[in-house]
Amino acid sequence: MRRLLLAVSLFAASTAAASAQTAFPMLMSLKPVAVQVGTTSEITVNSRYSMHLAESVLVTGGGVLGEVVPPEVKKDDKTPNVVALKIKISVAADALPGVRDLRVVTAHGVSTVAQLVVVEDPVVAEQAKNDSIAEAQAITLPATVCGCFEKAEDLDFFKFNVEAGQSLVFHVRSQRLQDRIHDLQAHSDPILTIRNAQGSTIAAADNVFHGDPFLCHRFEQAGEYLLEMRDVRYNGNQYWEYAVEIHSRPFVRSVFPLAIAAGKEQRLSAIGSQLPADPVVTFTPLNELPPGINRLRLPFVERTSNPVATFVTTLPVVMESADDNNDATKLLTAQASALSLPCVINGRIEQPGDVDCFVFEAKKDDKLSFEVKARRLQSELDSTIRIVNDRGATLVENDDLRLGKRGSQDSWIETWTTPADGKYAIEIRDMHLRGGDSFVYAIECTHARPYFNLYADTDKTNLSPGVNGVMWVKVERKNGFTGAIQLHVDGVPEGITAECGRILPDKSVDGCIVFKATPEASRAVSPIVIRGTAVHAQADGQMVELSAIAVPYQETYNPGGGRNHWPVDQHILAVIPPHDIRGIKLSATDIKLKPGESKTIDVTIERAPDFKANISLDVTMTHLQLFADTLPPGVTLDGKSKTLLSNGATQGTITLTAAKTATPIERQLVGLTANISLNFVVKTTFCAEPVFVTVDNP
Ligand SMILES: [Ca+2]
Ligand SMILES: [Ca+2]
Ligand SMILES: [Ca+2]
Ligand SMILES: [Ca+2]
Repeated sequence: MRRLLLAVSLFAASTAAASAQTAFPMLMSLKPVAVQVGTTSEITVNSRYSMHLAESVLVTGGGVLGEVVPPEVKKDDKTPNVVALKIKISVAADALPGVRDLRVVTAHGVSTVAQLVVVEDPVVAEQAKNDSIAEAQAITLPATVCGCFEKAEDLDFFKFNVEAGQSLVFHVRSQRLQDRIHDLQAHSDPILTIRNAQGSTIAAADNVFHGDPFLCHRFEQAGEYLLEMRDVRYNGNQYWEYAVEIHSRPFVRSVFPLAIAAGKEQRLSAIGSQLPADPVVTFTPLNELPPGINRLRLPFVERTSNPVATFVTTLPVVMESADDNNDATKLLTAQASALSLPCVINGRIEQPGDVDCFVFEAKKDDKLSFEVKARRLQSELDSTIRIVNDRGATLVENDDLRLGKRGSQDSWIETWTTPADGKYAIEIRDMHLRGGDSFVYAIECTHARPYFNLYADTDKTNLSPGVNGVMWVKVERKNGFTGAIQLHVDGVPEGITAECGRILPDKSVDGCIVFKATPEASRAVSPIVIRGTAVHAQADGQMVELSAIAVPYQETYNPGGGRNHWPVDQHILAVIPPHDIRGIKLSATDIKLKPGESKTIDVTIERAPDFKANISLDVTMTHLQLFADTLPPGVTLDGKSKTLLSNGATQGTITLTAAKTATPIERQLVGLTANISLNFVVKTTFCAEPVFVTVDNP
């Protein structure tokens, strides 16, 4: 039955009226894409779907404020298509440089995410004509050059002067800024070339940070030089913005050691370009730093460095020793001293071919986890790890890890069960046997504990008085945790209530939260935090409390179709005026089913007077495929439901059927939704009153 429904919604997706007012803006690019600390500047936000009635700008991370510059629209145009909007961005002098999530809030809802780069140097935007060496645009350094590969075969030339012996870094951000762009699909792949005044290539870089180039070059001779920016394939796209930070300051790519303790004095060695003669700093990271990846500025003598990622841990930190540690079997047979877990190992693959081994002791049936933190902190290492015994046999190995829907080149052996009492070795090397100063790593070695991760689909909830919003929450259970999870939400603004569901102790069942705005609710906009709590019974019978904060997932459009997800910084809740759907009425919200029984909810949609486009009803998050299903196990949406409301229809039905084998369950929260397709993979979802489904004993 599910297959038939899928086919229907696919049809609906391709025929839905694009005239729907309910489309939230999908941000495509910012122009220029960078803003300088300590300044206020105007930039243009480009979008799909109108930003008409834009009200505010949200930027994550602190120190950056945005406001809308009201666009000029024709007086008689009631629905102007504002797809380029000027905004004013003010950046505090002490704002942390780096990438922020930016959204525009409009009366049609809060937008998807765009990426804004905060930089230290003046921003220079490319001129209209810079496509040849003859037309090269003169720039004064230091600067952040912002441009766009706006058309196929676009070449952008910039010319600058250097002194003899001057060194410059060129740090490009373009491809990395595009992952979270909802509707961009194809991404840029920039290449950077430095030419002398005669046009000869003297240096080039292509892929250093993902597809983005980075280059540090010392100019032996004074004079004029050229910077050429292009897509390596000569492709172009009006939304492929880039920023090139060009300066002579230190650029810290990474540090050694990577793992540090908060509140304790640390001695860190900077790794990067244009570093001070002594790149070692001694300082005490703030006590309040939360465990995990933190971006810190290193206190060099002359000035602080650019922010660099470190791994803050509360576990004992162990340093790789200078002794030979290349051969696990040798270490094990020589009875080398063993690490005791838990701990974090700090090490480095110093040269090509280097292999690092660490002996640890474990008891039979210990459950151990080894997680590498390297590439995620800008180390050059593409780690691969394995555990070996004293005969040199590989017991378990891993190259790349996956967290939710996203992967990393860092390695992770999770919940390895020790086969017998004894000593083992964890071995780490580069996947391609490369090595060097910047191949640093930390390995977090722990006893595997039960826990869970939560993912919220999507990253924004737009709701109106009379038309509720729903958020789906999915779980990843780990290390033997199988229980139910109660959902919670923090930061809900006044006038909005949240009915928080639960995730049942069954792999196939997700959870949801239904948000409702009172008729008096003001135009609230607020970041919210979705949490889950659970109780886990340990093997020894002791009960432990577990909790997790949900990662907000923004939906993205895969090249060629298909719905994908990227984590973003915040989930935003926004109360907006009602548009195409003014109300959703249900004949019943408390559904009690006996095994084998069906019940029908009559659904009445109040449409806006001129809104005739298709509306599809659902009780799951389904779009081309199933993304979330909160129905109790054994309860399904019956095929005789009338879910497609076409030609302005307002009446539908949802019939829920409990299988004969359905097990009893009390009041499971289900989001009954009315959906309007925006494009092939995205729709706007509105929710009815919370529906509770109970399965009684037969
Ligand atoms: Ca250009
Ligand atoms: Ca590239
Ligand atoms: Ca080493
Ligand atoms: Ca790897």
